[in-house]
Amino acid sequence: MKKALITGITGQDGAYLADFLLRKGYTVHGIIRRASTFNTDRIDNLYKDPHDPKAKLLLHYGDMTDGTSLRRIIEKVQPDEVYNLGAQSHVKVSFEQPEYTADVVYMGALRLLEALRDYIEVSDLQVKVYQAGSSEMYGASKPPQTETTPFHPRSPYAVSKLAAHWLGVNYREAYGMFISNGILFNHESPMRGETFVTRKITRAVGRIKLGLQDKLYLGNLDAKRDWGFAGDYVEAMWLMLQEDEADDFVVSTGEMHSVKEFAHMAFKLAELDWEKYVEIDERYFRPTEVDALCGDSSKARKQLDWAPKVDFPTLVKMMVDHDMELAKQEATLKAAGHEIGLRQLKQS
Ligand code: NAP
Ligand code: G4F
Repeated sequence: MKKALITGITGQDGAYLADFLLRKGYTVHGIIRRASTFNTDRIDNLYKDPHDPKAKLLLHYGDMTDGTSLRRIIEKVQPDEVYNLGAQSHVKVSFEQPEYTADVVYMGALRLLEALRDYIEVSDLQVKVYQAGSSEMYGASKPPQTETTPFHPRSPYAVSKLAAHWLGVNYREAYGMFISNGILFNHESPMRGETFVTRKITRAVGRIKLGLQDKLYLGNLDAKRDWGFAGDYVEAMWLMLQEDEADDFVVSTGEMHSVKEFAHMAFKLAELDWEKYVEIDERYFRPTEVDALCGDSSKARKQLDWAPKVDFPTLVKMMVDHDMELAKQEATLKAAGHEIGLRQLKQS
């Protein structure tokens, strides 16, 4: 029975990956941050009381900024596979909190790799590591982007991810560690954080349709992204660690759409005209934008036998359907007198 350790288990990908690995029979250990409110919503459905001998999902308090906690957890868990997903993953926020972003994303990866290097040396056990790299690392490089496209990061987040990527390459070459870098293009789902553009749009569609919101304020509508489904992408992460040798892989659909196209399709599904509701707010523009990302994932398709299963229209519909249901629940609560105005403040 294999043991996996996931940093960032409470995030979108962490939740899909935990579910995927549990179904494969793994015991899954996750690192969670202490918060004053519950932050385990996305994995609550997978969680059993740890006193239950059948519990296969176990959580540990830790933080990417706290190397001691990472070391302690690794020594305790003795994982076969480590998936490093923990990150301040919002590009716009990284311009406002560059130091923190670098601390979590780059220094966090360094702390984790150093703890693993020592653990592997002392235990003489093999540990396979997945490092969550990003298509943001390509930044200004024109599409289609492949594993050999030059990197040109355009935000503190992307620079930090690129540094973590190169750490993975360096530790592989210097110490023979098994570290595979996934270069994942945007992937979304009904569990996507509500401040990323796709989910911000689908949440607004549901709320506008039910009269809970009047307008949707967005930034650059012309940016183009290669959007896939998170459930498909976690399979690629796992496949990378089933290889005999570590390597770097682009994971993408190979199809590109603009933010405008996403909005148009999402509003249309709810029989709404997006142009009546979407307004531009300069606050959502970035000091340096990434105009166009579209991945060529031929290598992953050939070597890992991976392919995305969910196409763009299905993804948009999946998210709109989910958020329409959520809006109905909100409307029911509102009708029963519960105040929900604070939700609007969560948009960014
Ligand atoms: P996400 O939803 O933002 O989740 C990030 C996770 O990292 C959350 O569990 C979060 O915990 C945790 N985290 C944040 N700061 C931390 C810290 N200081 N210490 C420990 N954990 C911390 O991101 P995602 O979309 O699942 O993405 C997963 C990973 O893939 C990230 O590294 C992201 O940068 C990368 N990536 C994502 C995409 C994409 O399109 N989704 C594409 C390429 C790469 P809380 O829940 O407590 O906040
Ligand atoms: O949804 P986004 O915030 O995602 P972004 O910046 O592409 O980053 C996501 O994908 C990366 C992979 O390429 C990950 F590494 C990263 O962690 C994250 O998951 O923005 C997408 C596009 C941008 O061009 C942005 O300028 O949408 C544009 N946009 C327009 N209006 C907006 C908004 N983005 C956000 N978040 N909010 C807006 O109102």
